Amino acid sequence: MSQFKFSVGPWNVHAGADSYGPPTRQEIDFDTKLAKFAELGFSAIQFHDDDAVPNINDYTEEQIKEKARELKKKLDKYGLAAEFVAPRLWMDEHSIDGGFMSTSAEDREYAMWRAYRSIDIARELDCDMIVLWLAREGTLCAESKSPVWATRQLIEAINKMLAYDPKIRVCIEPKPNEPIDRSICGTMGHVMAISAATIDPSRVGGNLESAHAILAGLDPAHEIGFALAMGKLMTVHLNDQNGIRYDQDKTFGVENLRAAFNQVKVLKENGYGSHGEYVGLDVKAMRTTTDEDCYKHLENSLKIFRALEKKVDRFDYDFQKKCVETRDFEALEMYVMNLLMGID
Ligand code: 3MF
Ligand code: MG
Repeated sequence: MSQFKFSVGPWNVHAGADSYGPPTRQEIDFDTKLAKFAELGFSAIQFHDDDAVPNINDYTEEQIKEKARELKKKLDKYGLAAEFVAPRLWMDEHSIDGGFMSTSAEDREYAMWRAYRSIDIARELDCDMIVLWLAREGTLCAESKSPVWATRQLIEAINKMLAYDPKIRVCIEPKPNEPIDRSICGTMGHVMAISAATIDPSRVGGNLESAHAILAGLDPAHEIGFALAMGKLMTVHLNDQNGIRYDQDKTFGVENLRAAFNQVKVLKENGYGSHGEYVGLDVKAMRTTTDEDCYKHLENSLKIFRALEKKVDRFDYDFQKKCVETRDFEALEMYVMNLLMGID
């Protein structure tokens, strides 16, 4: 039995469209996804603001809260919690050149409107976390925006969110690029620096996504460890990624099993989850996957995570200690390989 609770977002089951081609599978309605997520063993759902309240621009603030209350009843029916709400700033015509650091003052105001509405929705869903994946916060043309100004805009936007609700926590999901060329907050180190510069660092932390760390040329387990050391790992987006290329959101562990093992290991060793944190997945089915198999990547990620938990349980810390004392890292490395390959 896993010691962890798992979470997932409705976007993790999608119809297979990519930048180069149309959908390959049927759309699945939201209620069907919720029922299936509960059946697969997930405890919480991650939301974009407009997953929670579709067509959010068409409603008043009161109507948005009312819609969120209806959603809460639905979640209760399935015994699911809401883990976070994330303003989906990258889809709207007001965020073509970014949200909080858009060059248009009107568009920056719109971004704050979405951030405040996300907080309102979170409150109704009984959750206290806003995730900021800063998709378009950066530059497409390096000279179009000052990185100094843009960084300060981000800090100011977060300060406004912290002031709007004294309980809300802001969790940045760093990513170095895509869809932007150069992002402003690309790694966990950036997140920690931004956190320290806000009016309440205790309420600003990070969401480490394995693929995003790899895109930055970093090791996901070390990024997780860094945020844990700062007491600021609020959630994780586990998945996998084949090197520095387009964002793949592969099933957890399929590309680099040892790196996946080390992510599970660092989470387990440091009691991640003991303050209610979830192990979140952010995985995508392949375009070739059939309708029947459209949840397989989630099932497989859970299976691989749980299998790796068992490997962590079997990890021989005495042997590790001995290897460290004698600096026999060759032996330690082979021990890890044997553990992962199932060779005793
Ligand atoms: C993009 C992502 C996003 C975010 C999600 C929640 C589509 O690389 O990882 O997933 O995780 O929008 O903020
Ligand atoms: Mg993600």
